[in-house]
Amino acid sequence: MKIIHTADLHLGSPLGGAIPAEKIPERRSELLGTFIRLCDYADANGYELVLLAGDVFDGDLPPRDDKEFFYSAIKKHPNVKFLYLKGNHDSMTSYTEDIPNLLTFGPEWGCYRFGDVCVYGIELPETGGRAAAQTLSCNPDEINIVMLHGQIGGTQDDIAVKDYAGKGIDYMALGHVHGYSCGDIDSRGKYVYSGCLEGRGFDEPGEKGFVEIDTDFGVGHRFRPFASRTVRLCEVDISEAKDKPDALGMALAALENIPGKDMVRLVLKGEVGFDTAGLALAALTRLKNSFYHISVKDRSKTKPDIENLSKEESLAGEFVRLAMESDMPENCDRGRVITIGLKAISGELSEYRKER
Ligand SMILES: [Mn+2]
Repeated sequence: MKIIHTADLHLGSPLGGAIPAEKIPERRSELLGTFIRLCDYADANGYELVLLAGDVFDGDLPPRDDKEFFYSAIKKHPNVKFLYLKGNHDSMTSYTEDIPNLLTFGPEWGCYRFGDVCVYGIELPETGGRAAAQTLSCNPDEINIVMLHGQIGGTQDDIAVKDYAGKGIDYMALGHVHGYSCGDIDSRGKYVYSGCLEGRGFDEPGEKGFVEIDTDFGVGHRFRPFASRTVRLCEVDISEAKDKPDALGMALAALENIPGKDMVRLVLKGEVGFDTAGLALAALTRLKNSFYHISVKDRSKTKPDIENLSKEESLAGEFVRLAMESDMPENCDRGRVITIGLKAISGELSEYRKER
């Protein structure tokens, strides 16, 4: 049996602040459009189930149009069964209509059986959700899929993966974390976050899509990128640049292979020996028509001026003078010693080490 696992669609998301205001209506309709594409894909490719592991809607009371859109998409695909788990963003969502191919869960464990595949699910409370694991009981002779929405962790409010070990679970379909990731429950099962279908803002970068599961092949799964646009964070180290035009050239070259339909944030970093005033704006001006949306942040720093520092009456000045005059072994890079010392004095050493 072929199954799709998706979550965190956040239909009806206002997208405020994520992209320029004039692009919001279009982007909101793209979120809906991608869900329809997913339904069509499932139908056309023989996927019998679509697992919706929470946060289908962005708010407890989603706009009526978005709600109607969602339910009409389900009704238009009667060959596919949609298993719907509410998330923390749509916990109040109610629907008045019975849709035969929309199967839901509640605050107690529910189970739907499709041949030898059993899909379990429970809508976890805001607090104390960890206790739910104790009441789950699966038959280890069946193929067992468990749907949950929440954060993996160790507190009483989290989903503790070890609580589910040894229960005969083959696949845990999770929602809540907006990027794809997976890990082992035990020697038998995997837990998987599908991530969201579309990245909305720069806090949701990277490939987005859904997960395909095939229970006929050892319950194997594969992440399939499916978003209409990708949010990309591009950090460019301009430390080696001689001047502003050189830095600009490096930034433009780094973005060369990014598709124009994507949303891009360019972050300039590193240490330079020239004033970068106006560099971010120059980059933005050059790139603004190259992508669906581009934002530029200049987080580069000015390289310390050793010559001037060595004349300063300060701890840094004293250190530089000492480092310049000291005998150092031949294989020792004096410039590097000075850089590391100055980082230590300014309290930036651990950050510097992380970056190298
Ligand atoms: Mn979510």
